[in-house]
Amino acid sequence: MEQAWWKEAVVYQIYPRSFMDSNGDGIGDLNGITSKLDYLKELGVDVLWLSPVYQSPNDDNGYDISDYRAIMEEFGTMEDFDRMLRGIHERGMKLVMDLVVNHTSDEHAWFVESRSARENPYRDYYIWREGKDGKEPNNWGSCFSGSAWQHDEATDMYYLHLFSKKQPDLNWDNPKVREEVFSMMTWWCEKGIDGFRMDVISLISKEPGLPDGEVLPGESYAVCPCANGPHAHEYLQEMNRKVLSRYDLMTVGECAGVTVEEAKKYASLDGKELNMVFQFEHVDLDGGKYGKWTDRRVNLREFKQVMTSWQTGLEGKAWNSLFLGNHDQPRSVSRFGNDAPEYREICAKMLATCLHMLKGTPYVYQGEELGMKNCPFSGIEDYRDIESINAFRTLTGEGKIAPEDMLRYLALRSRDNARTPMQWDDSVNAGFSSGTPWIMVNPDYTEINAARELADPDSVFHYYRQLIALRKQEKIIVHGVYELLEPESESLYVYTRTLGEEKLLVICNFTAGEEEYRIPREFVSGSVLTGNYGRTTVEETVCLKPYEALVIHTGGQA
Ligand code: TEU
Ligand code: CA
Repeated sequence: MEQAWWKEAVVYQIYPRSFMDSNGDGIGDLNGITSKLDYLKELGVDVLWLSPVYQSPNDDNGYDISDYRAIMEEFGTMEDFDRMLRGIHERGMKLVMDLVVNHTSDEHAWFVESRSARENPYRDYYIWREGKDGKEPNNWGSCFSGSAWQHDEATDMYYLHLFSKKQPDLNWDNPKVREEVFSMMTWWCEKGIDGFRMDVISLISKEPGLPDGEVLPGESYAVCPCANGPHAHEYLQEMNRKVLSRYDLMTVGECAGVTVEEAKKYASLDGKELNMVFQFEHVDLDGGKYGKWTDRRVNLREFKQVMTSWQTGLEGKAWNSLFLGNHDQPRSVSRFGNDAPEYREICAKMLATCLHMLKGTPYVYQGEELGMKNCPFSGIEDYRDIESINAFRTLTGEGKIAPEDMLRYLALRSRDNARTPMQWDDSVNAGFSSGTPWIMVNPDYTEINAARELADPDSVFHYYRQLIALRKQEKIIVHGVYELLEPESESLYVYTRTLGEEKLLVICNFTAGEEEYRIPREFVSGSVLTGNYGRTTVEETVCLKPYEALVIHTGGQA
């Protein structure tokens, strides 16, 4: 059991555009974040991860960076950043920055040079190819609809963009690109930041020759076969030698397409690459023919299987990140639970318990600690997200999905569900902004808001606070070994954690019905560590209430 601060930590993700607007322009900003640091301190989180705050034309809300060493004007200045960082450190918290280096903005100086001429010294910073028979160089599709290739008039060649056409992919096989990225990272480390969340870092090494991929039935383009490419680990080890190992950092790789076997390399405990990865298997379970655009629900047995394969697969070898939501996912209580008024709070607490008692570093996405839910968007004009808007146009335009169905899928799945403003209080615009917010505020803010929850000891907020505090007291929550019980149950997620003589039993009822469960004998004499119904005694058979979560501790001294 190797200790490390990033294993013990709880991370809170901030989406700066939607967190707190300090100057009334309708856009969240750095001074807004600084003004809410005491709130975050009270919640008890250790690390703040900020989605990108760098200069950007905002085609993809900051994930398209035009200058890595400047702050986005809408978010403030470098002085504001320095003040925020000091404020975070003064409160004993740490700051993790988003590192988006699979691609830049097409407005980045490197790309402006690169596209200007075939002989430009920056040409090879990006991935340029000749067309094939007057068409794209291969059949890869962009994650944001359409081809992954954009024809460029100036030189009559195509450049690769796995995301929007304003996000050209960097050519990591060029050593100069790697040196540029490493020196930029060093610059931020010297400023005193505490880590990086690395955007789609699993995609940086493209298959040599850029071969066609498999086109799934019903699709027009292939899913790019770019994940975990041939040099991905080599490049990350180089980054580790040249930058990461020289500082005391927390690093998490966002690894689309990662498998347990690959994760053991990315996040190996020998510290040669990253500390941990985000995997996506559990949030891809409710996908369908058109990817995320369906109304399918996650099946609990499959969910348990996936979580278990990561828990047991990485045990003793690598480290998990634990999340149910982020800025790319719908609200977790709506998606994995039940956001009906009578269940929303109890269910948000159950999901939190289920996640935070697993082995790995838990991530709380802004508003999750309030049990914020999906937003009742009505028409396509309510959406701001490029992925949602492009998918709507393409899938309805090609007649694959009827507009009314697509709107229903968007309401369930759009990334914008997680991007509506943080709900601070019941004043106008939820206290987020005195101006007109860049995206609609969820109208439920009069009921669901931080001020109200801070004042209510039974709130979702205080439940999270208590869960986070428990992690500081009980080593077993950080280090205990996981084991799944009742794999076949369609309603209960039951697992144990074991550390020496100590054991935890975690029981979560994922249904709105009552469920009987016979407590395994060794836990019958145990004590309740926490739960969302205030239960204090352990019986041989418990009748679990709707969405009940119960954690029982036995052995050692609790
Ligand atoms: O997301 C990468 C990613 O894997 C996407 O496919 C993601 O799953 C997508 O949003 C599906 O809905 C990262 C960022 O988190 C995302 O916000 C960016 O748009 C993307 O990279 C490009 O930088
Ligand atoms: Ca602002």
